[in-house]
Amino acid sequence: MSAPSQRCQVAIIGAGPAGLALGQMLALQGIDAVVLEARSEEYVRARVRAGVIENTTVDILTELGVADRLHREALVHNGFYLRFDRTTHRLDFHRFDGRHAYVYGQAEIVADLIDARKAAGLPLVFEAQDVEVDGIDSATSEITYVVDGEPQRLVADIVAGCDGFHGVTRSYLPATVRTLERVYPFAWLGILARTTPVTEEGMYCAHPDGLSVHSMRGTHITRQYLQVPADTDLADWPDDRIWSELKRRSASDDHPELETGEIFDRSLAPLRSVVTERMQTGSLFLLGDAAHIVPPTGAKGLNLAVSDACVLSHALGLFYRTGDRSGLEAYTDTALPRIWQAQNFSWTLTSILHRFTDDPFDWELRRARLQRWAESDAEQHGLGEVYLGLPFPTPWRAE
Ligand code: RFL
Ligand code: PHB
Repeated sequence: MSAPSQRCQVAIIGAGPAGLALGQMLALQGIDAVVLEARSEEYVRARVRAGVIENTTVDILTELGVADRLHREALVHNGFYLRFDRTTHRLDFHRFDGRHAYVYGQAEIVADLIDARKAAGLPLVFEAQDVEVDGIDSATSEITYVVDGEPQRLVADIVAGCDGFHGVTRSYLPATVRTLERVYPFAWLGILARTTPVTEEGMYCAHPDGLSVHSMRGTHITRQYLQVPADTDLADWPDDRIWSELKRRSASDDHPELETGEIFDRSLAPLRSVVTERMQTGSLFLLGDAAHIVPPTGAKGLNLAVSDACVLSHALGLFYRTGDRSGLEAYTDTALPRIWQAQNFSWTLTSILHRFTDDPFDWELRRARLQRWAESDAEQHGLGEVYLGLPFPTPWRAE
């Protein structure tokens, strides 16, 4: 017997920020989509990742009707703190154009989008295994997958690859499409702890021995990161070692010492910068981490996933309303300039804040730049424009 078959306009592979945001944008434009997610709902809702969201992204989530809880619960920040040479500097970006950064966990954004999708009765399939796509160069594509051991089949006009860096859809790009990449020799060891943040907004500490980041999730939980070598084994980092390194790198003459407490989540994230030079082929379009990765320094990844969703949603709105394919054809060229701005920003912050070598010359060069960031309004204005969010390339809705 053949697998049960379903038809939709857009098949969305992956229920992370890119896939769920796209699903919501399409629903509000009357375009029907099915979202297929490999993991369980519990896993997706609990996955700890991003936390700092651009004003630009919050504006979009608000327009999409999924930001009520965000506006009640998010911390609203004006910028971040920078600490080096035991001295703390406040970089206030809000003063330039009245915008903010929001601290609200990625898992919360994902939960809000899932709740909206479920409330509207829209299809979202968890634990969809062995997703395969066929026919992206013909009029319709066929997506096969397995749920509870049962084979399933979905036929769609368009496939949105929103399945992250380790997903399957990237593999359907022709071999001739180049992937531009930079791999860094270090990773971030991230923790969640029950402690009070040392500063009221997030802080990057540039220490000659390496970066530490002191962020938060609300007023009693901290999210902190340490630069560690790329081949680090978490087993070598018991709590005491993590706290003593976080304290050492963040030591200052102007604030109390970092508070320590229970660590209830820890993970390692390798750092890399990746961009596929073409984010589409036939009827397959890649979004978010499936198409590009930024190192977490500067907090751009989730925001890029949402801006890609805007570009594709706009193009699909135009296509389904008028038959005009121009937005779809221009998808990569429309999305890429903003992606490269974010790459440049993340790379700059990564280069200045991390230790790459033990050459004192390198440290002095980085320190000179840190001093400019701390002292110059012009430098802060430039940083703030990107940190709070460059304009999205298109609106999400095609008018
Ligand atoms: P995701 O979130 O990886 O979602 C992909 C989804 O696809 C599913 N999937 C599949 N589904 C079906 N079939 C398959 N074959 C599949 N393979 C995978 C996965 O289970 C998953 O549900 O990608 P998306 O949607 O593109 O979103 C990207 C963001 O998650 C990512 O860019 C951010 O987390 C990056 N990031 C940050 N971004 C910010 O904007 N602000 C931050 O503060 C910030 N902090 C961070 C970060 C990333 C970090 N790590 C872990 C690298 C901090 C860290 C430590
Ligand atoms: C976070 O709060 O998780 C966070 C903060 C700053 C970054 C990345 C992530 O650069």
